[in-house]
Amino acid sequence: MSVASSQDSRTIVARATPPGRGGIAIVRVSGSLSRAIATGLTGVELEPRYATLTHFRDEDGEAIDSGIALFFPAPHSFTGEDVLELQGHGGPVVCELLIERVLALGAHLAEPGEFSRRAFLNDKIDLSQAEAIADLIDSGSRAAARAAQRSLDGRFSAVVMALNRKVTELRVFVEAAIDFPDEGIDFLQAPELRGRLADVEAEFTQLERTVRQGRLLRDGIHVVLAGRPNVGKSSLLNALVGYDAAIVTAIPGTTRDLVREHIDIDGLPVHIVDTAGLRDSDALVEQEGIRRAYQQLAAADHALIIVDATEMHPPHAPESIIAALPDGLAFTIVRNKIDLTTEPAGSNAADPRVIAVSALTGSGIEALRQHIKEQVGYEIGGEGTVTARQRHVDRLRVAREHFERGRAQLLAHQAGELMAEELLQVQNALAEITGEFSSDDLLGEIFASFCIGK
Ligand SMILES: Nc1nc2c(ncn2[C@@H]2O[C@H](COP(=O)(O)OP(=O)(O)O)[C@@H](O)[C@H]2O)c(=O)[nH]1
Ligand SMILES: [Mg+2]
Repeated sequence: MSVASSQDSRTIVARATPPGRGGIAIVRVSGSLSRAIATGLTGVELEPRYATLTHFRDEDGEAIDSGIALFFPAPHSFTGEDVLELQGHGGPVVCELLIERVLALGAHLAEPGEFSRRAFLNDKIDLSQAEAIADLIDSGSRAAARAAQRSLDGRFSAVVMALNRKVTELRVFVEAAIDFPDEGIDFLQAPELRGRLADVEAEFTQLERTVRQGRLLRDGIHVVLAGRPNVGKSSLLNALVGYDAAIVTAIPGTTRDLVREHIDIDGLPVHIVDTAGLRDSDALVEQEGIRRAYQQLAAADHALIIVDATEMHPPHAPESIIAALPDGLAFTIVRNKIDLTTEPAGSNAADPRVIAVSALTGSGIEALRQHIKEQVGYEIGGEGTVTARQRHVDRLRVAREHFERGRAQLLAHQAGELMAEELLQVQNALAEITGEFSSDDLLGEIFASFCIGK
């Protein structure tokens, strides 16, 4: 746990509700001056955790606003400090006047994420729970919101900590064997050790799956539509999003600008980009469109290469496009316009990378949606789904690498000391996920991405 800086002793204030006009605006104050600010503002002693209808007054005793004041004495508050919540009328000017008055009573404007940061520093929540608050607020689908709520409830942290406990037990076991070298030889043969290793490995695999799902749910995937002109890329985009997002004409080279849309497939956020048709073109604008198409492909998680099913042969064959794809980019070949052929809609038993659709009639589109979901390994958010970030994926990978290295040292060279050393690294990497072990830089980075008042 990192130590609190001198900044953390300031009393902070921020508007907790979004800016603009609304029925109610909430101003939140946290820190040791909260009680005095409450008295200065309302003229009364607030009873802890009771909603008090009162006036909020300026220094001359003139009412700025009237509303509900709530006082949460430390440590039973969101931040763990004394917290004052003022629920006033939701006009920007009233709210501004109220905040100015609180500032005049000794508070400072909060920085982005400062309330959550204090909650973390005061052990009210751990780091992945703090991240879950941001994820819950930012969640783009119901499934993502539910997963974020589970993380906020500590379900994700609990799984990480359970694994960390197993690693700790394993390390204690290995260290005991180092301390008693005579028994150490037997110990390495002991079925108990092998059992523990297998156990930790299984937990790793399970957690990796959880984190992968959580990250997919939070960040979604980027899918790029690419192909020759006039094969129906823009029509397919429109069919996927369910309305006319992109212009469709029979004129090749219609799309030049990128058209971006967001859909959600059973809770999986999918960011789709329609691009200019890939061909050799002399037109400057079209060339630029094609350059951007390749730029999008370079950053994509999955490419849909559209071909015209009525033209089986070049120039509509996708080979040259596939050859130009970035290394390792997963792709699906979508055979469009099957309403003009006798081809059956949906997946192709002979080649799992091919899906036949008609953007015009919509046949095969649902199969394509399911196919995209399966391709990225998304499973419908069940009870175990939590929210996770790239940061968690990275830490988990580091932890696993240390574990594998330690196990290899142990099994190949009976090097118990090296194994214990690696296990310590595993513990540190896992502790960084929950924030038990974290640097100020990391905390700064995480909380700075929050908005003010969070
Ligand atoms: N019959 C039929 N025509 C289609 C289909 N999809 C697109 N088209 C037509 O093909 C032409 C080119 O479509 P568009 O979406 O602009 O292709 P893009 O250049 O690849 O974006 C238009 O005239 C569309 O109406 C389809 O599934 N069936
Ligand atoms: Mg187009």
